[in-house]
Amino acid sequence: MSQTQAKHLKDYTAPHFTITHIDLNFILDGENTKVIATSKVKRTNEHQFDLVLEGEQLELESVKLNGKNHDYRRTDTSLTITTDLNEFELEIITALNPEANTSLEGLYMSDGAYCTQCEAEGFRRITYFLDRPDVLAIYNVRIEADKAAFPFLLSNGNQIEQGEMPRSGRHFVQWQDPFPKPSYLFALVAGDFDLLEDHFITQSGRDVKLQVFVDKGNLHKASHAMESLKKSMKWDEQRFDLEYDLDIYMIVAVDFFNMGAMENKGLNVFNTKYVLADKASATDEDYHGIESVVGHEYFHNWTGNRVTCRDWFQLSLKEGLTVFRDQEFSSDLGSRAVNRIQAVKVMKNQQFAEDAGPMSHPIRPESVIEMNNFYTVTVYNKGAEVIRMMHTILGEQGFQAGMKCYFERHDGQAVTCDDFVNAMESATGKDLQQFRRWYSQAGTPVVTVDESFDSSSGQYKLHLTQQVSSQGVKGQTLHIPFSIELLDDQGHSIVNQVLDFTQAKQEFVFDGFDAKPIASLLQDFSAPVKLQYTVEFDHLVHLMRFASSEVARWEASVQLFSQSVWDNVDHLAQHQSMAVDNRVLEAFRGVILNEQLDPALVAEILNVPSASSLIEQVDKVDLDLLQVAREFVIEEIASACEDELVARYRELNSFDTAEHRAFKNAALVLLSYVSQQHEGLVISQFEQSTNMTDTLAALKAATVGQFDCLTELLAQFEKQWHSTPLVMDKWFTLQATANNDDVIDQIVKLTQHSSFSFNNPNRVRSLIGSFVAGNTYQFHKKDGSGYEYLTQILIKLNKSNPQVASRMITPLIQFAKFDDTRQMLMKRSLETLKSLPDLSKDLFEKVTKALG
Ligand code: B3K
Ligand code: ZN
Repeated sequence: MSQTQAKHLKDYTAPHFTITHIDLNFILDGENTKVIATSKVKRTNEHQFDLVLEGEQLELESVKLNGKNHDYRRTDTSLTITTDLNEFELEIITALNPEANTSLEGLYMSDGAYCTQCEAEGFRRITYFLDRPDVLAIYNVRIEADKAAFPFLLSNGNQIEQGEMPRSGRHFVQWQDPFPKPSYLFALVAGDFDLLEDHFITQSGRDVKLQVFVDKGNLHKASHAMESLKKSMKWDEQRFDLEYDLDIYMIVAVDFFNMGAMENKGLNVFNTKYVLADKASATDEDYHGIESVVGHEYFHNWTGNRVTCRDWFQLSLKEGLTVFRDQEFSSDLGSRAVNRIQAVKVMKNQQFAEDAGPMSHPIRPESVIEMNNFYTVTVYNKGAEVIRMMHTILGEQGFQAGMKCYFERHDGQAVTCDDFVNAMESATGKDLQQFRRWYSQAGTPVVTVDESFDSSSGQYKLHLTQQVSSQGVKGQTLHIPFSIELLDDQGHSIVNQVLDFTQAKQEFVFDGFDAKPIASLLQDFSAPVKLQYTVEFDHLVHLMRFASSEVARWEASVQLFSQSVWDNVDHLAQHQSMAVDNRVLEAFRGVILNEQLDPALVAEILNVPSASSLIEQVDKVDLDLLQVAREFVIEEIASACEDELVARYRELNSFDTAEHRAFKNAALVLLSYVSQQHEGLVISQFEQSTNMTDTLAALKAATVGQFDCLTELLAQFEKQWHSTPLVMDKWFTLQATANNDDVIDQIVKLTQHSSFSFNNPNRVRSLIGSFVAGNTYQFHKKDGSGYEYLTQILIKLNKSNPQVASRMITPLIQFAKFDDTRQMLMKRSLETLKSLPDLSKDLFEKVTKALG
């Protein structure tokens, strides 16, 4: 069972050997691919330890030490070499079959091209190596392949040589990366592509060649990614004073990819979803996603590559920080409020759920079975919130001073989260001792709020209490930056500041009020905590109108909507009739009519909370009542505001910006709840649309309204787009998220569609992943059919692609809030998985944690 044993942060030891240089020679030849790896190995201490290299699923041909065959011991996962030498050259020849690699880790084929994915521990599927991030080596890579089929042979760094191999039709290219790097940043790509080229002059005047490689025929869809790359390079110079370091930066888009993209030094490999776009085929959201992922991978060049992680427990060192940087990039380039709202939604809807479930872990996990399971919303997004809190506490100037100190100290090193916080402290003199607890404590802290007002003295008091616990274990008191605004009854802002909330119970006193102020608390989600605070409708309506922060206005609308839903759930439970308070309807009408508001913000407000985000607000849920109550509240709002929605829809239809489209389409979807009457609007939007955002919104509205035209529109869409896989993904998602009782039959049928393939993660996620995570009512249907279907799929993916399987299991392990029947059915599915004879480490870790 060594495969499924956990590794612990507390057991970290520095490596006994290091590898300073590696020459890799790839003879790419389909199922008979060979890798000759020649490493310079050095002992790092005086002990006579054996050299233990990691390796998995490799065919080993030979091992030579200083040019001579050498004895070794092998297990399924390691190669051990005994020697008393302190320094030597090691040559290892392995044979690989990339064509049979469906896990998409290590070296594999994507639609006829070779490509690699090494993070976290994929390099060990290429050769035996010290596959850990604290071993930094200089890579020299030679790639050899058939020239006609693989005209481009790419690896990290700079190309130093190329040539033909006489008579064989083969050619080779030699690459050298001058920056020492851990093995997870190694990359190789070989294939035939269309190439978009450009260049960027850095702030110090160096000319960097930029290349984006895409599948043949897609060149016209590469320019947005290229523009995003140039913007990222400029922004990182301007905001962080960080300049690119190599002479070339390459992005390759591949169709088969487990995640979004990978920051390999100088050679990013991207999922096509985050590269390809044109107006006809990509939505505004796709455009935004591309800009942010291109930025994210580029920003890793400093935060991740130049300074990397000592061990994988420190993953948030690079991921939390880089997510923070990409969020800031998007916010500086677009709407800060809307970007913040999107980040807050990820936290509340996904991260809070993870932290309340069996996979709860601190942003710096302490024990791990399968590292790929820890590329989580906690490590990434809560990690980014922790960085953001430091930014709030230190201010932009202090934070940038800390970043400077971090790079001065650690450039070229593999370091820890503590090293990062130390740099922030040293540069600013601020004590972050208590703040550090955010790194080691799991769970979402709950902050309880009590207010009091003394009208004779005009004194307002805020009493805050924090409770921190995770899976029943009580945590230590945290340093919480708590941002508040106090408004008077006219909507004037009287106080706007960040409180340092550092004690278990703390009181904050404000003087000089004529009447009790109206508080906007935890503005802009200044800390990743849950608020326990009873607010009245009038208070929320006031905040929705007057809060200075647009995020706070949105937040008030979310609370107003949610409160109405929960009130109606109570009514239903008591067999009373449902109703929506007039003040709620008026507040929404006010937003729709307010021409001063950013249309993108209005869209966020009109895209009312999903069922799954409502579930996150409570400890126990009756899903059946929730569904009825939520639909009722939406219908009430939509019909009360019908005239205004139609009027604004018509007016907005003449603008051609993403913000206006967002508002217009949110209005259209709301109208589809009112009656069949608006089917005409939907059809004409579909027919006249010149962009994918509007087309898809029309289909979404037709789906939500269950309009008769839906079948015909879906057929037209399929006819037009059947040979564009990324667009077909949208078509799959639409159908898989429809709240129809026969949706599973429909999905099963769609798995037979010629555009679908179980081997392509994008297809699997768009059809099955979106059902599981986005069709709450049908996935959680009381007969257990959703759970059974997911289980069958997981059994299949467990073999072919455990990483994708493990990501999709999430809703099945988060069962605690559901009723006994559903919980029992969910656990039954987990038991089935647990009993599989060949259960992957990935699923094993989650299933066993969930079953306790
Ligand atoms: N670092 C990669 C993610 C690797 C995931 C490995 N299972 C992409 C990113 O965060 O930028
Ligand atoms: Zn990242």
